[in-house]
Amino acid sequence: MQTMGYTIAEKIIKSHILSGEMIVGKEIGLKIDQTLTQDATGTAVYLQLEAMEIPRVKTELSVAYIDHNTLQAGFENADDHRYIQTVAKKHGIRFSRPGNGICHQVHLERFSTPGKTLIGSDSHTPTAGGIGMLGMGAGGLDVAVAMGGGTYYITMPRIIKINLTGALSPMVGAKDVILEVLRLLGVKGGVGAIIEYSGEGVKSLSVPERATITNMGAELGATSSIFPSDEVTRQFLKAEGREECFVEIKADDDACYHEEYTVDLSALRPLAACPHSPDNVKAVSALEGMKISQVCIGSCTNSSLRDLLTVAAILKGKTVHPDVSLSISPGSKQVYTMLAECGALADLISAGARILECACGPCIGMGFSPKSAGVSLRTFNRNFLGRSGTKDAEVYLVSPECAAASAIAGVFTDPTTLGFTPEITLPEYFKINDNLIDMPASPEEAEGLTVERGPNIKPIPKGAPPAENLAVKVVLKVGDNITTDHIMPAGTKVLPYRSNIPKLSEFCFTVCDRDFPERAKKEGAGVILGGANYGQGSSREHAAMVPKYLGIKAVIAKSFARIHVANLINFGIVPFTLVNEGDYDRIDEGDEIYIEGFASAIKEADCATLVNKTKNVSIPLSLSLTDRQRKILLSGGMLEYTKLGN
Ligand code: MIC
Ligand code: SF4
Repeated sequence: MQTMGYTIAEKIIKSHILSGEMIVGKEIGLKIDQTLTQDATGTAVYLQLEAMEIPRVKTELSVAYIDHNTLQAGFENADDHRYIQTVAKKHGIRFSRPGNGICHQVHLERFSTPGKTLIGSDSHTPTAGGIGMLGMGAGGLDVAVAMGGGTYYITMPRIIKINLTGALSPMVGAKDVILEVLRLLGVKGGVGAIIEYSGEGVKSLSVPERATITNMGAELGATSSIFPSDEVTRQFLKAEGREECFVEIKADDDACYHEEYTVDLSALRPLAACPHSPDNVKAVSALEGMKISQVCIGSCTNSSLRDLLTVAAILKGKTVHPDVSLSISPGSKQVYTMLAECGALADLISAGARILECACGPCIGMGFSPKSAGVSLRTFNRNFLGRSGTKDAEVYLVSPECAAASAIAGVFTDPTTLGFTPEITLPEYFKINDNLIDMPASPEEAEGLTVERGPNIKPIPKGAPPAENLAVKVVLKVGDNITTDHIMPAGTKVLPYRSNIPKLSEFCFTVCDRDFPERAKKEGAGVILGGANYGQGSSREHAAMVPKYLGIKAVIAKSFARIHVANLINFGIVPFTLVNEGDYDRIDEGDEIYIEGFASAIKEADCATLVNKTKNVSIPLSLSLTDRQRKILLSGGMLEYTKLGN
């Protein structure tokens, strides 16, 4: 029994815990109040919801957003939208129509509630932590289970406290705060942890600024990030016409943290994450003068009204440099409308910004790929190699202030050197109009409704229980920090096939190895060898579903990212960890391996021995699974496990 006080996250966990104990590293089951999906992961979520025969969602609120696949260069994406719209109507889910905005921005404005739990089939669901809600990214299957009223399982995280002191200087933004935290902790620094913000500095940050910080906590590998719910939160909810949702939540004075850091907001200077990792952080002053060719402003990290009013104030009366192409995607219809009404939109347009619709757009490689070897400054959260759609592009992640200043200058520019500070006043009330959120049908009406399925929507491949022994080849060897963008790339050419696994499989791992899909298919079965933090980045379960379709039985790695390891298990792929990291060098692509008692190990052991027949060496592996995960793997995956009545 804990005798110390509780942190914010612990309080929310305590009030939602359904199984397990709040002991760091142990599995706990949580009640989930709200869920969200987006369209790139949503089709799979709803196909699985249907396969599990869940007639009606049991959550307090579930919302299906359309924001990722909005480039309709063929029928596929439009068909997916229609499928999600009709399935949502029938199963009790609200539907946010294309044009309404990016899931995390809209959810923050219209639905996020302090003290509640939210899971979303998107890794940036912790954006809701900006309002004091416990938001977590999850695999689609876990979201489908939660919609059906099922428990969501996580490993009880350790809590990291970031104490904020002082206040931001003019032209230094919330983005610089999270870039500083990334510089401090790195892309693995938040693994197994929830990041909690506290201290005097919190008060000086608005909810959307807090949400920029919690959003990009995903890049730390953290389970979630959260701010207290305070007077600033109340004001934001009031401006959204939702003051009744407010509850105050703060950590107890004697709450205990596992790690603590201090960030002095007053000392922060503009920062940039350099290619090709969000933690490759440098001071903008060190990059000043570098020629740039593109600037993209938007994404779920930096597309709030405050961000875009700041950009408009910097661009007002100026012209975007002739060598630069500037895109701006407002985060939501609410933001877009208010920009239009106050005239700021005209300032953006006159300066030469190319206004894109309220959606993820360039962030997920949906258009606006940079020129060959182009330098692109983006206010987004990820700069993984190739994600922009141009393999040799150099993508830097920066604040809206830096992005706007650089767009005018044509070179990397420290916004604090402009010698001018925009005066931003946010309106007391935001423009509220939920006309693009369709309500679900009543249970009675729902019975008569049919779900529309276009020809590109194929069933989810089925899994089979594992064989007793495993004798296969290593079909791929990759290094550290492999992202889900390497495993299952996105972008205009690939995203339309998120609901067509056979077609999608043609793109699997092609960023690393063009021949992988062919080779894996030819082998029929195999394993992948990975380095540390395998599967970091997005929540896309396609990064597990597709390898499974290509016959991958196990991934052996130095360590795994949280959401991805859950997805591997959900799709019946066994995640083995190398006991000695050095053994990574004793396994090569093409080696024949043998694991005796593969199925028995899944059933009851926490270790196994891999015999590398090609090199004639034995390598110890560890297997860290809960009983529930063992049962899922033995059933061939979560869908099969659930169908067996679990
Ligand atoms: C991303 O930012 O990588 C995405 C696209 O939003 C993903 C989800 C997906 O792959 O559909 C995420 O972050 O989970
Ligand atoms: Fe969309 Fe980009 Fe945010 Fe992912 S990170 S949800 S692609 S805006």
